[in-house]
Amino acid sequence: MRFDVVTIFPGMFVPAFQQGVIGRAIERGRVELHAHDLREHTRDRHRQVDDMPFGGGPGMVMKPEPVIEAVESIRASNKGPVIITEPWGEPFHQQLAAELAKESGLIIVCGRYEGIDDRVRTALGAREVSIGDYVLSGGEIPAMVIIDAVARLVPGVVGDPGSLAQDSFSDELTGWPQFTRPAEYRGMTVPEVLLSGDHARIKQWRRQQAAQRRRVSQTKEVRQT
Ligand code: JAH
Repeated sequence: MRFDVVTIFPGMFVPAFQQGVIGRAIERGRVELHAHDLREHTRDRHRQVDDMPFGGGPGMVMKPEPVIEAVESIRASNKGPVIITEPWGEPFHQQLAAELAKESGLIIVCGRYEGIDDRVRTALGAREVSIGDYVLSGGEIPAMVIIDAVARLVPGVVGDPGSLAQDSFSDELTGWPQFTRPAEYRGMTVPEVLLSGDHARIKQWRRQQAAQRRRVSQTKEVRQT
């Protein structure tokens, strides 16, 4: 699967994907990642990618021409959907990752400043995606999150397909407390059931623990003041 990213900071993507499972998948050619410098698609002397917002207001807006021309230059080699990472986009989740992993590629545009001229979204038919309700300084880290979550679903990227939280994510088959050796550390012991060798009991215990953990975590929510 091929990922093309349009960004003013292509260098951010280099170290991020030199490591780990995705780094190895890139080395082995199962995943291709191309980070394109938006400024290469400017024509003015100052290589300007932003300008003042029509209607006034604080900050700057990303100019449409460099982004649209960058994506057009990528199009020949990547036929996948265009995604813009924005705080107000549709929520990113495992199901969307699985859907996107079926594509031959993805083109991700990373926003900066107060936003991107909205004609980019219309002209490119882009899908706006959010990884959570908070404001970052740009769309690069969300783009990395999306690439990581999608790339690991590409066949052959994750060695043991049993580790893929795909079908197991929404039901309670995942997220139980894990332990490894030593069986006792600073007086803290491993639950006896895990040492019992009774696989039926272990399975039942894990299921119950995962459900309880999920309930506890998910009832911690922001209170409106
Ligand atoms: C911030 C452009 N969903 C997280 C997210 C995504 C994008 C941005 N912030 C948060 C962002 C500034 C400029 C995009």
